[in-house]
Amino acid sequence: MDFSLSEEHLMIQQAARDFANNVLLPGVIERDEKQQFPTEEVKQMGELGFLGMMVDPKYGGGGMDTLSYVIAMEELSKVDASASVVMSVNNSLVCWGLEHFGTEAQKEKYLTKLATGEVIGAFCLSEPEAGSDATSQKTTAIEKDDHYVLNGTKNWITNGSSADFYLVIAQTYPEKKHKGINAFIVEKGWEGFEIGPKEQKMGIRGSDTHSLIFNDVKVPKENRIGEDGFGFKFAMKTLSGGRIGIASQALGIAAGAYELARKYSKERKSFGTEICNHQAIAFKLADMHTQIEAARHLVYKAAWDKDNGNNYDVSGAMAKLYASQVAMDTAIEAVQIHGGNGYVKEYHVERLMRDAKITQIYEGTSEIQKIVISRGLLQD
Ligand code: COS
Repeated sequence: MDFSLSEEHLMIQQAARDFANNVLLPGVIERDEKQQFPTEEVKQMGELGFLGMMVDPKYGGGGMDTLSYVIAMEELSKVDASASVVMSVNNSLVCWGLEHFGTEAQKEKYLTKLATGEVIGAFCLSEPEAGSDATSQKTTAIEKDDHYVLNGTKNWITNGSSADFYLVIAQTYPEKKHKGINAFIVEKGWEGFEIGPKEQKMGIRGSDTHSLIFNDVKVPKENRIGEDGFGFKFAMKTLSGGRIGIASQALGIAAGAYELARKYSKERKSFGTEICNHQAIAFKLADMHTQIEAARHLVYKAAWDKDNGNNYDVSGAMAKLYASQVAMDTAIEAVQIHGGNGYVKEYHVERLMRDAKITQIYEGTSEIQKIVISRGLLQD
């Protein structure tokens, strides 16, 4: 067993760290405050290859492994979780889903633009009444001549207004339940496709989250992904990898909060010494660091499973479940170590604390991860 990172992985880590500190950090507080999407920063992420890291170079991607992706995700998330969720959704939900289950024509038309970051994509599964209970899709896609007619509403869609291409899950044969669900590629601007108002969020405020409304949107048949009725499996398989991305985002939030707290504890003085010399603070740092290291091992293991052709439903769910809890706990402790300054925006930790919460919710709540893990364990 070798726990060291390769030269290539170390280079990716450094490149991502430099990008996060030089490009993302300067405007991150302002973007959070104004709920401003990092348009220019995302463009640069595309140019640097962060938006299609694992995609085959023949479609414009970086051809890298999942470990490279989670390493980069961690570095960006230390600084700006709003930018890193754009990266996560584009890489592990949209590009991965299209590359693995799309037709050659779909890859040519859509994946090539998504992998290079020329445009970004969105993944649309959740609905007002179908979040965790993902089989209860109310959005319908009814076959008519050479197309499907799409009707319904999607909720909490990341990249909701900034995406150009949307992977939309919808029910075609309600009587077949989850076996009647399909997945489609829908383009922004198609008649009847309306983008709802932006959500006012607690955290990841730089990312744009919207509801989407489909009113008799005509989707050509060639835009269906996979066989008729494959949509639910498509969503589940894609989300299994997406969860590794969110786990690495959570890991990054935790590591970012810890690094800020460690640094602050060596500068701030109380009772005549730096506060890190008080055991109350030193023990907090010890706990944070131990938990982050454990989370990192789970995230890397899930990425390794994916890269080595193993099943990663359970390891990805465990990584997300644990890393998101560590993100929450670590960010809260980082605020505590900062004391009054922790409550002030310019010290960054209050933002990381708000950003951490969503990692326990999106791409499957912690409770859903426990369903996935326990079912996996009990399978014979
Ligand atoms: N890969 C492939 N297929 C999968 C799968 C996976 N990871 N997980 C489930 N499936 C398949 C099952 O094998 C089953 O297929 P068959 O009927 O052919 O056997 C089908 O999907 C339905 O699965 P199941 O019976 O387990 O469905 P449930 O309604 O019990 O739901 C959970 C399963 C809870 C795991 C699923 O609904 C889920 O993940 N929900 C959360 C969705 C989510 O993450 N929402 C966030 C929005 S995206 S930001």
